[in-house]
Amino acid sequence: MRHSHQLPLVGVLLFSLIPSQLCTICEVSKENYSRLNPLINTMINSKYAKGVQAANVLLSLRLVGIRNQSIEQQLIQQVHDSEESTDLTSGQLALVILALGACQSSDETFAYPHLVSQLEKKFQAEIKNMEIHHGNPLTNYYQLSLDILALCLFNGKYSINRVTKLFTPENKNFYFGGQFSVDTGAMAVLALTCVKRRIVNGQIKTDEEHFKHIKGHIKSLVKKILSEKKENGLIGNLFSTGEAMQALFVSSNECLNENEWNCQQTLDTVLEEISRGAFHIPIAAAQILPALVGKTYLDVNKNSSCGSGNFNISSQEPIPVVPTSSPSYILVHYSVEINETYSTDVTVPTGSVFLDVMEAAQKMNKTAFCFTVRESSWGSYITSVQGLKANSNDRSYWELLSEGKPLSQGVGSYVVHNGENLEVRWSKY
Ligand code: CBY
Repeated sequence: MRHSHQLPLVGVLLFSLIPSQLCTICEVSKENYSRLNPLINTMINSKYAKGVQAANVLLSLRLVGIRNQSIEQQLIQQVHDSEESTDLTSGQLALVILALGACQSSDETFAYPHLVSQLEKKFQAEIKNMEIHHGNPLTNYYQLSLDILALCLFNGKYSINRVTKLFTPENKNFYFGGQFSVDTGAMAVLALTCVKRRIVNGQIKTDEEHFKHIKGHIKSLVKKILSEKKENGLIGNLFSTGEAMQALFVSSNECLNENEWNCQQTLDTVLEEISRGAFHIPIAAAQILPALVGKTYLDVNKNSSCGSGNFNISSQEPIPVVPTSSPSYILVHYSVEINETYSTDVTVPTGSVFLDVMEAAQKMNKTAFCFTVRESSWGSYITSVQGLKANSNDRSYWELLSEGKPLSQGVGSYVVHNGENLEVRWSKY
């Protein structure tokens, strides 16, 4: 009998030993909102090259509750301009839908049903391409996830059976060169969680088997995301952390304990990077901001969940970074690797970016170093070198490396250093 008295006591003791659980979303406190100003200024002041950037910015501003008439008008115009050009990819269209539909009052029906049916067709085209080209979509799984997310949030048609099959976590499209893509996994978790919630709410029907699979996929993707956590708290790298945080917020029904994820540490590292100006590209700022104030892309059609916008927007232009030292030159080693390696030494002004090096090399030797570039929402993207073109049907691309390691920035933003070994390599992802 004495035992039965002791049991509850032992239970209480054991419970108190379990590390405190994180069920609440960690977010920047209101007093610290000024630390987010560099992000907001970058988003508001940027001159958008493309509608997709505008869509990302509009979505992000609306989610955190910044509703400024003139900014919205300007952005909506840009989003509409891009919508007219029918060559939007599926994920770009999905983003346009998310942005235009975000945080509208709930009695308003979505004003762009034709965009949703266009997206259904573009999603079908992705699947068709996968059937013809060994499981390779027209774009990538990040965009397929955006597609499902937008279709799920705005009542589009999609087959649960298909979604279950497509988003098996072992699918090669979640990996680039054998490395799990945190950005892609996070977007898939958001999409799958939306689908799961609709099943739970009875808004869509499916059998127990599919439901179990969806829950299983979410769980295993979250595990993969958590295993990409770095010592400083970043998940994947700086630019995937915001979306990874969103994925962890929506999936932490079962509460993550501090051993699994120290959210505060992630937040502190990101804030530190903001103050160093790391998010100077509008899309980078737009993708990190919602998570920092506890918002996720699943909040877009719950008007009540969109932020209150307690921000002090100053329309001040970002302060340009003026180099302190007088202009000087640095020497870098540059090579193009296909099967053979073509190398050269290049002298460029201090503060030059990777693209400047490629241009200087091209001037010196057109045959070995000629290249083409296109503008993407993240800046310049190398499409061909020596006439050899990247192609998503065979997963080929031009990879950027420094000292043999892949870079986490594009050619237009990566600032090169004296004595550095830079490389563009013909690769498969
Ligand atoms: N967005 C997309 O469709 C892009 C999805 C994305 C997962 C994206 C990263 C994440 C995001 N948040 O947008 C992505 N990259 C993809 C899918 C790809 C592949 C594109 C081909 C395809 N079929 O769609 C591919 C080829 C594997 C790829 N990214 C290549 C590269 C390298 C580009 C080199 C070049 N040729 O110019 C590069 C520089 C990596 C390298 N070392 O070679 C690269 N990507 C980087 C660094 C990035 C990050 C950009 C960060 C930055 N500050 O510039 C990225 C955010 C992103 C854009 N890629 Co890709 C990932 C990260 O580091 N966290 C949807 C659309 C609607 O906007």
